[in-house]
Amino acid sequence: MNTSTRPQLQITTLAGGIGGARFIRGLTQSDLVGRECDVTVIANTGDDIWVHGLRVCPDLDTLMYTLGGGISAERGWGREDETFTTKAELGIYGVEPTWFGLGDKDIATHLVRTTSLQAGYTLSQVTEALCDRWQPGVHLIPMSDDRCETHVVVDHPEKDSRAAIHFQEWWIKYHASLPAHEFISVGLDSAKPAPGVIDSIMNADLVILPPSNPVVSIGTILNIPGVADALRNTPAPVVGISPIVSNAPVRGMADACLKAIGVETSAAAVAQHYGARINGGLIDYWLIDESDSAAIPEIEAAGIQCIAVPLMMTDIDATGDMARVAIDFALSGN
Ligand code: FO1
Repeated sequence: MNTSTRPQLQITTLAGGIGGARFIRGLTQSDLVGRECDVTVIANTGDDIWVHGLRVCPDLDTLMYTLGGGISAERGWGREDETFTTKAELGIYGVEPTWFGLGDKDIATHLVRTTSLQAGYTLSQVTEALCDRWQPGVHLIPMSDDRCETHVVVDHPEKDSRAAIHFQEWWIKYHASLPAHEFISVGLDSAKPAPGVIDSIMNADLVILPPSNPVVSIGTILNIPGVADALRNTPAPVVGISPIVSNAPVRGMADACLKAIGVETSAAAVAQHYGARINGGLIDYWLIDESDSAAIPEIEAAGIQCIAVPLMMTDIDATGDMARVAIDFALSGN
């Protein structure tokens, strides 16, 4: 219940890992946003992977740790003050994947999740239970309770043919250096939105697409049946923040992903990839970095209202400033 006098703003965001988590931390933990916001985060679970018998959910955990105060500031994923003793022991046994960085503290999260899933709880229920400890300050929900893993079709370096490898292997072992011919969501044909996903979009005062990877994070969430249509039809304004600044991703390897789907790595191209809601697309407003301000006319010609502001998330308050500008821009336009 909203006991304060300030208006409560119901905000829903679709988020991936590190970039999305950092934006939402600014949105919820900076005093620059100046409003009582109730935030629902729909997290990408396409990165999820079985490792050594444990179910690992990288984007859910990155969001939970970042918002709950446990994230490794240096890595942007996994825990602060982490050790990798178990990983080293597994390596001595020659057990693969040796390329996956499984931290000892992080393993506790995967053990709780895996045993709970095996006991019959849904991923949504498990995530809620894990968040009881971490108190992320948002409603953190998976895009789906069903398995829907991103696999990448590449020219396999160890085989003389094309093969699909798990996204994590492509991302971590190969640093996204193998040209991706296609991204496949394994399980998508039977995946349903998790409880609350569609309602949180349709009942929001504002929907924000943070600077997450538009292909393998936000794009994967949009592939879940009903999600893209909910964005097209929600009465709430939809505002996105460009993950591309000066034709390069702020972090990560979104350029390799955009190339795979034939989209130029630019703030304007990503905006047009999402498309204007007045033309049947997904966004009404788009924030780009000041260095890309020359792209405003092109973006507005596509039916998307656009402003250029500082987009480097250098600290929580700078990110909070970005969030406040995004909120003001999207709400004032109504
Ligand atoms: N990213 C890496 O670059 N190297 C790793 O070894 C690694 C391990 C890892 C373990 C748990 C986890 O939650 C995330 C982890 N990540 C690692 C990050 C992860 O690959 C990415 O955050 C997402 O999947 C892409 O955004």
